[in-house]
Amino acid sequence: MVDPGTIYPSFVEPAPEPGQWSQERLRSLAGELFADAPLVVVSNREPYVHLPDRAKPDGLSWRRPAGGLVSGLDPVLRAVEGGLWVAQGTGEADRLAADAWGRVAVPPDHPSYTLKRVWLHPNEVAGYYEGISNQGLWPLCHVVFLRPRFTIRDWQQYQKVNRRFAEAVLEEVGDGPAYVWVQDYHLCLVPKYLREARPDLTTGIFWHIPWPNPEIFRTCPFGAELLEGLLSADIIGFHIRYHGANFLATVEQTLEARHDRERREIIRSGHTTRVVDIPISVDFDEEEATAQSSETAQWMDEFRNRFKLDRFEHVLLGLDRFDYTKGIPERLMAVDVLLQEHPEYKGKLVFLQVGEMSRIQIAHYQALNDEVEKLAQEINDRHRTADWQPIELSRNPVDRPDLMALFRLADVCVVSSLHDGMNLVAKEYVASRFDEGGVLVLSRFTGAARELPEALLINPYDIRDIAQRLHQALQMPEHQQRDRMRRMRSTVRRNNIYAWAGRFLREMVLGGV
Ligand code: ADQ
Repeated sequence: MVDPGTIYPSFVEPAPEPGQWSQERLRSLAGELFADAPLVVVSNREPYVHLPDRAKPDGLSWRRPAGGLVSGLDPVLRAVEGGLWVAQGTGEADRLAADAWGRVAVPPDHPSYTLKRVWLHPNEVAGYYEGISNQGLWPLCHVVFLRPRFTIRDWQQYQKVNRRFAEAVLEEVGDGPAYVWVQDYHLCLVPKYLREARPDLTTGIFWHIPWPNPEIFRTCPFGAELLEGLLSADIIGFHIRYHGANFLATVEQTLEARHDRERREIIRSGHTTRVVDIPISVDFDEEEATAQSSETAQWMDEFRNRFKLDRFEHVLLGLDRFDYTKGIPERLMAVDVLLQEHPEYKGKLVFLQVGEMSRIQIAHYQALNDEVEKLAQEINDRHRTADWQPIELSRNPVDRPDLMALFRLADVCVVSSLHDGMNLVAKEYVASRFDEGGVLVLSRFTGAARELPEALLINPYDIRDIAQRLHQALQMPEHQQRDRMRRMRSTVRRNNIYAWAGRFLREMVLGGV
């Protein structure tokens, strides 16, 4: 283990890159790229959800659902004039807010693009979303030793729903040209259906989660069809090169196709698909501005009172969508080991685990919920004193200012995913720390770890390793914290969400020119 007192080489801020990506630069690029043909984004999740609200004159309120994809793409479409986003309508008042074609102008407070909602029957959701997507592809690709479940019935719904999404796009674009950017593992077949109907459309897909190696992927009974769907796109994006390399190896072992290694292209039935790696990020400036806002300061006071934080020397935070890939039990076990090995922390630290439940209809998610509650209780019982317990679980939904407040209060933020395509929480924590304080403890098995080597990297399966890094984080001298945080902030500031979108869109439209 590294001695906590080790001097970390001091950091010199690099000169700002002249061409740094910003919302303005993306907007101007988009103006050029989409002057003659619109940009259409297609994803399962919608960027805005409407809810009934009797207190409002129109009877409606709205919110932005949690999730990396939405956090990433909404600023992109806001930066592009006249864009369209096709997604599943899931809010209680979504139909009320939309017109007869499912269209609604968003963001609801400052409309700048159109959201077209696709309405799905509960059976379709069960087969397509809960079935193939989240009980099949999600565990298949994350390789967390949970057996994926694939059934023919779910597969039929998956095909049907993918066709519905493709039809929604075709309905909106008419006969004209368009650039269609499909998102993620829920919609692998959309490029194929689009290509069958309109081979002239340009289509890209971004794969937000890891891609497994061919030995794992070959267990999927619908693997060849999924690959054929994806290879109908002109370009496929992954966060890191390793996922793209796994994809290319999978194609080689599954289908008859020519692989141009130099260009990272697959040529199949006369159609070429290029594979690129472009890491997603956050809107650094916006996250930082939110972190500096008075609303965030108010929330910090609220959390200080709610969790009586002033009593503690150390505040540790875990914040996630509640998911078995995020390594939540592992980090709680590490807190347990830390307190056993360093009882001097008793009464002095608190670990806040914040996370809304998600995918609650799926049994594994309910089991995770029960496991985390039981574990937190056991650990608290083992270490509690008359007026202290180490772990606080919070299930309340959090919005952006409260989320930033939590980050700002956290001396240590723990991201212990067992496997993660990127992980935006890590980058958001970095963006929020304009004071250059705080330590990020980060799983090696996240895409983010490739860009943030200054974090304390952990193997999340090794509880002792996490506990040691927590101790290192808690003991880290302030100057070293600053050096590390400054480097990470410089990386995330430069590789921001606009860089991700700009680079992908340029690759999609201009072919990497
Ligand atoms: P996710 O698995 O959802 O995303 P992540 O990248 O961490 O994971 O994004 C989570 C987002 O939801 C963050 O913006 C975070 O702030 C927000 N969030 C998390 N918990 C929350 C809570 N309790 N309340 C409110 N907001 C919360 C998938 C892939 C990732 C990839 C992203 C983007 O699994 O690997 O980084 O897509 O490509």
